[in-house]
Amino acid sequence: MKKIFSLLVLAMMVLVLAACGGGNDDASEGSGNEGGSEGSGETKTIRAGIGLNDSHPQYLALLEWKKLVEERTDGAIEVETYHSSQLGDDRGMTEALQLGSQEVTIPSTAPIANFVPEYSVFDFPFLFPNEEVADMVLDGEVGQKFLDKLEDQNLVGLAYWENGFRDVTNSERAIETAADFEGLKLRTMENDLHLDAFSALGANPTPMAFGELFTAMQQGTVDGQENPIPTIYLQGFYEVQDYVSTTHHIYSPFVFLMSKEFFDGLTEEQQTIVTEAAVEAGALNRELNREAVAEYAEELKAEGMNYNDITPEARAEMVEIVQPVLDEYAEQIGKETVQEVYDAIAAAEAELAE
Ligand code: TK8
Repeated sequence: MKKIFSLLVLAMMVLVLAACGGGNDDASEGSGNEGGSEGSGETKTIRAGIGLNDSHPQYLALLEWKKLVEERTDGAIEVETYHSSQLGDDRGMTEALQLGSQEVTIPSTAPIANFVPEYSVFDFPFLFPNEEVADMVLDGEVGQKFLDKLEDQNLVGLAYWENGFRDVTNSERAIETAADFEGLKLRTMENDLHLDAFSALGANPTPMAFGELFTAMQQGTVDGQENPIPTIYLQGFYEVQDYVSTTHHIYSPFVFLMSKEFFDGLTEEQQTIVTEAAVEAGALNRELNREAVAEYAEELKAEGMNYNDITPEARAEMVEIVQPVLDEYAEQIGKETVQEVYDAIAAAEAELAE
């Protein structure tokens, strides 16, 4: 009898322990915030994709971010990096973050305007006078306000990186004045303001994913495109383009985006790590990008491209021609929002002039 009683007690203990064990599993299936290295212990994987190739400062900085995050989380987070549009184009990868099928991408602000229209202000031609002012505004209060606008789109903006000042290349003619844009089949990023601004200048703009651009220029589907010098050189555009004109018409920021669902599933410590690493790697991206411009400009000339600067008078004429487009977008975006950016630029310029 005693033996049967002991067996019953043992069986009861096993059942109680099993029930407790199931409760822990349910807890780990909770909101996901308990996850991470202190939580259930499983490794979290980040799929980070960009459109530029693996020689570009953006990718080199992404590798730095990967190193910092994996080291500082003791491997609780692993980062897989993908370049050259392997995971899709900027718009598609941003949508993948919203859907949770990808965790990180770093697009230009232009395609982000399809998700948060106010971002078009960063693509106002001739908005930022130089990189120093751009850094101060983007890394300051106004820049943070724009990052906060991403949350409603299930996106988290961790930091601003640098694409850079955009210049025009084409296979037809040097762009000396606005009149030279006449009839030029110009690829633009998928952003209505870019389309409207280049139409106002007399070009024939076509929105196109970055991954399709080289072939389009090679086949003559488009005559030209506009991107910063490092991209023009490192993506080999000199192989299919004859002219590069330093219009510097837009300073293009990148935004380091993370899926909000994934970010919210990290521990607070991990959220701090991925954010601080994005800022640190962003500083490297800016440094490498700026160091490269002068050297790559010379390389483009050595590869046989016709290279011309734009005179201040020609730039002033372009500003005047696109101004009505900017006025229209200021109405759409909100005049107060646009003015806040212009005020921050003026304040940064005043501070630098002291
Ligand atoms: C690369 C793009 C590129 C951008 C463009 O994914 O599309 O022309 O300037 O850098 O983000």
